[in-house]
Formats: sequence, structure tokens, C-alpha cells
Amino acid sequence: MHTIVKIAVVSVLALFANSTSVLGDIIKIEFTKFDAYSKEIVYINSGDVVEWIPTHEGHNVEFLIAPEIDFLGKKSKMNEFYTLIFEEPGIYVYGCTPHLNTGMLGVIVVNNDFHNIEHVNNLKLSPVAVSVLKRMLKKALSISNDKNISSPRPPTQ
Ligand SMILES: [Cu+2]
Repeated sequence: MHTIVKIAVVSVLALFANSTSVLGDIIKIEFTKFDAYSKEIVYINSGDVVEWIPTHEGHNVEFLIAPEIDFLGKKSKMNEFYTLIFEEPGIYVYGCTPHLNTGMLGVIVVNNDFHNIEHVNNLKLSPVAVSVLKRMLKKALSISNDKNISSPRPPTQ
């Protein structure tokens, strides 16, 4: 029974791979026992999917910064699986509602695009969260620069 299901899934994926539509990657982020996300910075391409797995209790996902304002309305329920597809290039910052002040934050960079970094720098957070976010952004930018050496990308408008 299990094998049949697996074969069916593989066939569907093969179908998509052959068609003109592009299947995005799926990136999994877990809630850890250290009141943190398992991946603090994630680089993805437009169309990729991020999944948050409630591996420890007491956490959720609340978006603080996104390239498009509409995205900010989405806030996940505590201890629940959450998934989003990212289309708009730019920086996304999210946090865990009860642990924002202690710096339980995550950054997602779509298409290596940092055009909205000013919004991130102006975010009002606790001193601890601000220092965590600054460290993460510094790291994100340095990784981004490394990436640019091999594949320079045109500036976004
Ligand atoms: Cu939390």
C-alpha cells in the first residue's frame, strides 16, 4: 500500500518536472528547544516553499517585515505546522510572538534581493532582538557577497 502511494507521488512529480511549470524547493525549519528556529537565515528563490515544523511546543511564526505589506497579516497559531510560498523578492523577517523580545527571529532572503533592508533596519524591537537581527543581517549580507562573486545578478528596480 505504502509503495503504491510512493509510486503515485513520484509519477506526479515527474509529470511536473516535464511540464513548463517550475516546482519550487521546500525548505524545512524546526522550532528548537533553545527557543530558536533551526535555520536562522534561509536563501531561497521566488516560488520556493518554507515549512515550519512544530518540533517543540510554545512557538509560532509572525511576520514583521516583508517586501509586500499584505504578507504581514499572516501569523501562525501556536504549536502548529505552517507553510508559505514566497514569490516577491526581498528580505522577510519573522519571529515567534512570545519570544520576539528574547530574539527568536528568522530571516528569509528571496532571490538574493536586499532592496527593503531599510525597513529591517528601522524595525522597532527590544534591544536583545535588535542585536540578534543586526548579527543575522550582517551574516546574510556576507553570504550574499560570497554568492555574488560566482554569479553577479542585475540590480532590481
Ligand atoms: Cu518561541
